Amino acid sequence: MTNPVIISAALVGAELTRENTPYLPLTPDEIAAEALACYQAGAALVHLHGRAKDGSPTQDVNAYRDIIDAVQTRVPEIIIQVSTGGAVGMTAEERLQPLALQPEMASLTTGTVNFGEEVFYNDLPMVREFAKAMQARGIRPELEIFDSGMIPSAMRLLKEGLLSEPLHFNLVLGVPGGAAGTIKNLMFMIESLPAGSTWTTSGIGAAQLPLTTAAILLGGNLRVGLEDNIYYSRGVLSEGNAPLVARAARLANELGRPPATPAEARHILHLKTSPKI
Ligand code: KMH
Ligand code: ZN
Repeated sequence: MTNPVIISAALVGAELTRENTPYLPLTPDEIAAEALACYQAGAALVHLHGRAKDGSPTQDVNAYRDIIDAVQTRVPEIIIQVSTGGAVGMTAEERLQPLALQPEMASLTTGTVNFGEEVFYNDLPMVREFAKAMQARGIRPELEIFDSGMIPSAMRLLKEGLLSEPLHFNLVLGVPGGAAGTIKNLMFMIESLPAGSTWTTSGIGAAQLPLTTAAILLGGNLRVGLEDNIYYSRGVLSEGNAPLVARAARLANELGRPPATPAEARHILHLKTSPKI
């Protein structure tokens, strides 16, 4: 019996600029072209951030609509996950906007974390508000865990009835200020999750390749993409998102866990929604 691995592609993020990498997609058309290339390489899900016409990060609903429309026109079957993290410093109101578009999934960070020189702010009342908004709209949250204390916070929301089981986590390791990108930390977090949860992992920077490889071996799922890591190998920029997805798919195939199709990923993630075909 195969146990497919869901490959998520974090295509654009909020913090990167073309100065960081010339391969960063910014317009709806560029983001959609990357989504198609990633789908063809083995991705089942795209994690999206909004970008304004000048390339700056935005949670504006119209910017997201243009991006999602462009992605769904090219890849109707792919799972769309919007960010409610946005960029550091955005208000809760700003960050919540893309939920109005009824995406299948949205990210939900369950605590505050230092983020490089800045603070990614998520106090508990704010996290509750986000969880409630997702629950009211039937949008499946992916719980973004930047440090181990965010797991008990997610459990607290579950107890309060703001989340429902089975939970789905993204263990994001290697953000400067969050948990370090080590396999030991990954193991510790996996062991801390409630039974029956699904999980994926995002290794930041140089942690991407070891952690995503570990995820394949440990029976989880993985996220790659420029949002988390712009390099293909030490000092060599990845020429877009697809090479990172293609490498993860090759590794997954070699290790006996073929990449999940979007339909398989919907099943694994307990999504009740269907593709926009
Ligand atoms: N840009 C980071 C501050 C998410 O998408 O939910 C937050 C982030 C997490 O990227
Ligand atoms: Zn993100």
